[in-house]
Amino acid sequence: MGHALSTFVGAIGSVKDLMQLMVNMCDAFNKPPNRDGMGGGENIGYNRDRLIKEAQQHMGMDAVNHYNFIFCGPAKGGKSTLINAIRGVKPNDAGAAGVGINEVTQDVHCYDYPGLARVKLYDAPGAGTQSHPAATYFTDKKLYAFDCIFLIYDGSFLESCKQILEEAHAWGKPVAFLRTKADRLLDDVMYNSGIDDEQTAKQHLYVQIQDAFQRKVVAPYGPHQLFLISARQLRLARFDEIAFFEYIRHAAARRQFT
Ligand SMILES: Nc1nc2c(ncn2[C@@H]2O[C@H](COP(=O)(O)OP(=O)(O)O)[C@@H](O)[C@H]2O)c(=O)[nH]1
Ligand SMILES: [Mg+2]
Repeated sequence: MGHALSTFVGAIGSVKDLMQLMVNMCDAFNKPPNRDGMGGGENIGYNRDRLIKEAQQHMGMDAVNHYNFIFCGPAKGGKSTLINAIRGVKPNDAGAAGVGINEVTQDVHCYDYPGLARVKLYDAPGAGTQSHPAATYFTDKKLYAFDCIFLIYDGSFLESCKQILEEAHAWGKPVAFLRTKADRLLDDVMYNSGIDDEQTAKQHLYVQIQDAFQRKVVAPYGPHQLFLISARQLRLARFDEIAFFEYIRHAAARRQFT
């Protein structure tokens, strides 16, 4: 599997470096998975083949040969911006996911990861809106077919997120939480608390975020990973960006060794 990505943090100078890093460290993704990505949820059972086919027809997804990750959660949470940043494209570049201050993404859309042909990143519309109601979001978006669900956690843990999490548990699907826009959160902490030192402000930020996350998610639903991420400053890896990449690698590796 190679070295930990964190060994290379110091070497990241640009988005291109970051992407190359992912390609180098995650070359395990160039091997086909040993089994399909439907997981071992008891709900799947004899429906497995039908569900795989449905996912394929519904969004052109290959749940057998690709490693598929979906980003979902509240509208304007930063899903599309993060996918663009991970792929090294700017919001206005050709092929970028549409982003904005209004609800932009209306369909589940698949994006390639340059250099890792089997890795697919899916952008989903905001959950719990009029067009994408919370109650049917999990099945509407075929979330059961993904290797891992990245759920945007905006601090409030909305009803729509609870429903996604509960269904994911029922299906035995891994969910990791992403607290996006970390750059802005850090600015807020510095402004609100009057702390000028970035490291100290960062500690305050982590304590505040983890505290709420423990109460809202971990206490009622059990341990889950939460990654603090700035899509705008992804290459600086100031927060949990590298740990997040490690998580992606491990999430996919589960299909190769189990
Ligand atoms: N400061 C900052 N703004 C962000 C970040 N990620 C997203 N945004 C902004 O948040 C808004 C909504 O982002 P978008 O990706 O469209 O959200 P989506 O609806 O979840 O796909 C846009 O104006 C983005 O520029 C981030 O990491 N830092
Ligand atoms: Mg979007």
